[in-house]
Amino acid sequence: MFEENAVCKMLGLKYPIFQGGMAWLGTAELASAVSEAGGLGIIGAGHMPPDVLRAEIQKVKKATKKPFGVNIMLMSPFVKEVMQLMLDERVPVVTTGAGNPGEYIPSLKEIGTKVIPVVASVALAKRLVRTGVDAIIAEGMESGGHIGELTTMALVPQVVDAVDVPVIAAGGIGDSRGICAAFALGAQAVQMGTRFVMSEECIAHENYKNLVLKARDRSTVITGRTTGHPARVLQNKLTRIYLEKEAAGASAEELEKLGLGTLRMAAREGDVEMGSVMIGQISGMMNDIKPVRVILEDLVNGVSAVAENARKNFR
Ligand code: TUI
Repeated sequence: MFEENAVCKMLGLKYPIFQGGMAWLGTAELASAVSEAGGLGIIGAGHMPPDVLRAEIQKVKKATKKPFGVNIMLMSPFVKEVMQLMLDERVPVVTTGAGNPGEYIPSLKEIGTKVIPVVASVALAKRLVRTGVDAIIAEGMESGGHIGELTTMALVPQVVDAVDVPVIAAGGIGDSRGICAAFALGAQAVQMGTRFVMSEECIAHENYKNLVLKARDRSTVITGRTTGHPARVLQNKLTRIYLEKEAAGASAEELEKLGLGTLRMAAREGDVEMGSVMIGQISGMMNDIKPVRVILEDLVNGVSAVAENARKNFR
């Protein structure tokens, strides 16, 4: 299966499944497990200083010979140094998020790195394709963390129609049904974050994973709509305080301060009361924690039955 898939061929993957490059959660352990099992593992650089990121990259290179990626958060204070590190380490795939990576694309392309930005709009997708990116990740607002305004269902087909490079769908995809739905919209691969947070290899604190196990369909909320940096997180004490202040007209500066360092608090220290538990809307269907290899096998093994089931409605 997937021998003719354009994204698998371009990147040398067994499965057209990316693991989202999540800050504090997309570590070398998770990324190398996903790549070794046939998907694309992605280190989440977040706000990592370059020396820490270099060590993570070297860990992945030691653990697997398969292709892997690094996600660069464009709001990071280290973005320039981190981009130079991509060149020094000849990272095979670079994905970007939370901004426009335009100025960095030519030098990455020059050394053969595949550049695949995450976008939340057709306009940015079109602009970036003109600068020579290899594919586009179209991410809907069902995703955890920093999000745009459109849903995956509305965004993906519009991006597919607007660009001539492969599109990877992200946001709200957690099982074989989501993969088939993404393919039906014209995507040629998927990216998943939440599903891989709920893996044995993800180092998220057990409090974080346990809270996701308890999540229901409406357990996430969006903070930061007024700051220009909206983010989807599980509702907790922090979000209740944050949203109350936001509704009362608190300044962007005060709100940003309230959120500072809170992802690390939740993901690593296990403070899921006053930390940011970033997770997607599909957290309501996460009922188990499995090894990465089993997650990928279950996803892939399920697609034929889902496609067949969908076809029944046409007969
Ligand atoms: O980047 C993400 N998800 C993230 S980043 C993150 S860490 C963070 N830290 C501080 C503030 C906010 C977040 C946690 N989760 N996903 C990819 C993504 N990119 N979603 C939306 C976008 C995006 C938004 C606007 C990409 C481009 C963009 O346009 C900028 C422009 O210049 O047009």
